[in-house]
Amino acid sequence: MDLDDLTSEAVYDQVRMEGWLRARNAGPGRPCPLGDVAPLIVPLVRRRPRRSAPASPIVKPLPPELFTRHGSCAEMRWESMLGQGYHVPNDRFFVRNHTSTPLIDPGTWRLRLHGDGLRLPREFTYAELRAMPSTTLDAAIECAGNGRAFFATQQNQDVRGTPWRLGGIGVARWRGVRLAELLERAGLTPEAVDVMPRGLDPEYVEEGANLGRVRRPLPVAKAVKDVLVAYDMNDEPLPPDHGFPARLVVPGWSGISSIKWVGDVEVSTTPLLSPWSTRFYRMFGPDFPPEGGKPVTSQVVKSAFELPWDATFRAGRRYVLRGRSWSGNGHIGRVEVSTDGGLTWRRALMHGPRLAPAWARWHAEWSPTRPGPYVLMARAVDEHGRGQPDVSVYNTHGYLFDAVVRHPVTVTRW
Ligand SMILES: Nc1nc2c(c(=O)[nH]1)N[C@H]1C(S)=C(S)[C@@H](COP(=O)(O)O)O[C@H]1N2
Ligand SMILES: [Mo]
Repeated sequence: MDLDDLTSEAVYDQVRMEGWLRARNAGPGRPCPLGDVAPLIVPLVRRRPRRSAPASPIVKPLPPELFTRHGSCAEMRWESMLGQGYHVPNDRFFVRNHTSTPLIDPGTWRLRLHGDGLRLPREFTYAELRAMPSTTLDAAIECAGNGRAFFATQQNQDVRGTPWRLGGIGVARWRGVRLAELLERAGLTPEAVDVMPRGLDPEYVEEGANLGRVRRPLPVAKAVKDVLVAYDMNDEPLPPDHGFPARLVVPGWSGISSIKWVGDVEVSTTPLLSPWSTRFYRMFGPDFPPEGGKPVTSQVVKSAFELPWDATFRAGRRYVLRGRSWSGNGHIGRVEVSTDGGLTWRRALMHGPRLAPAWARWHAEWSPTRPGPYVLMARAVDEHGRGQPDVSVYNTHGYLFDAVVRHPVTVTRW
């Protein structure tokens, strides 16, 4: 691990956490538990654009053939990707909301850049943003808890959080302005170290504690490298649920970094923290140090079939099994498929693009002969040789499930 490379989510978290622990231990008096971040919550939004709260936490229709509902979140059904292209259409892209989708008026919305790391703090209107030189980027956004349900079903372990199967990911074509360009226009100083984008959705309250607006720091190095302030998703203005009028897209980093409904970005010459970097998105549990454990690293390798759970097939027919694999650390190099619960494996054929911050599509033929229950499995290896183990490392929040998923299906007589 190159400890100077702050564009790596793992390195950045490690360095910031060490600073945080040092300051905490050196600080006067009472020890502050890792989760106690109340002193860090500073109200920063002075003027808010007009917005109204819709009745439901999610605005778009959630037909059961496209989504599984989990409270304020909606998981994409993988069978809805069968026959689709490289991108996930907006109507079936997963939604992860801490509270609810705000309806924001783009006429009064402003993106405010502020903080002591800027010489020319300023605001941008929606029209100004759209008039600036734009960039497109094909990238995945994936929740760090994607696959969490399998800690319970495959490993018999209790974890907290939304029980996603594998549908907490989507790839879209994002268009917007590079955050680097906005920071440049606001006079980014060489002393700036961190930036903290913040959403305009309602404040997040957990167990009675108000943690404030959803926000998570990024190092300047990553912010100027490849982060986009996106306003279009798959050639349409961002839908309300995905961050209209603008959101961040942070390639390769866990989904929480891609702040939706961004209203302001603080740029600081001192390290920034938020509950989303100290309390959440860290590995807690018996395998990790009690003071807070290892940070959640960039997304791990996963694979999914474009099939319903418990799909049925007919014996004696020829099928083409289709799926996709992805990694937070580079493009996919190889995919193997098993139709007998992992006893035998064969190579799947990859087709189409396999961009590093997105995914690879693949297919394999299958002609089941005997009726009965079967377990389908797919496992991928990325360009750096990182693959999928049989068992994922347990952590209480159920992050980074990377083990091979056992997908049950049934073969019936013809
Ligand atoms: N403002 C704001 N940004 C947010 C969130 C949120 O609740 N509020 N959820 C985050 C999480 S945890 C994920 S995984 C992604 C999900 O993006 P999507 O809903 O467009 O799929 O948005 C991130 N950005
Ligand atoms: Mo997430």
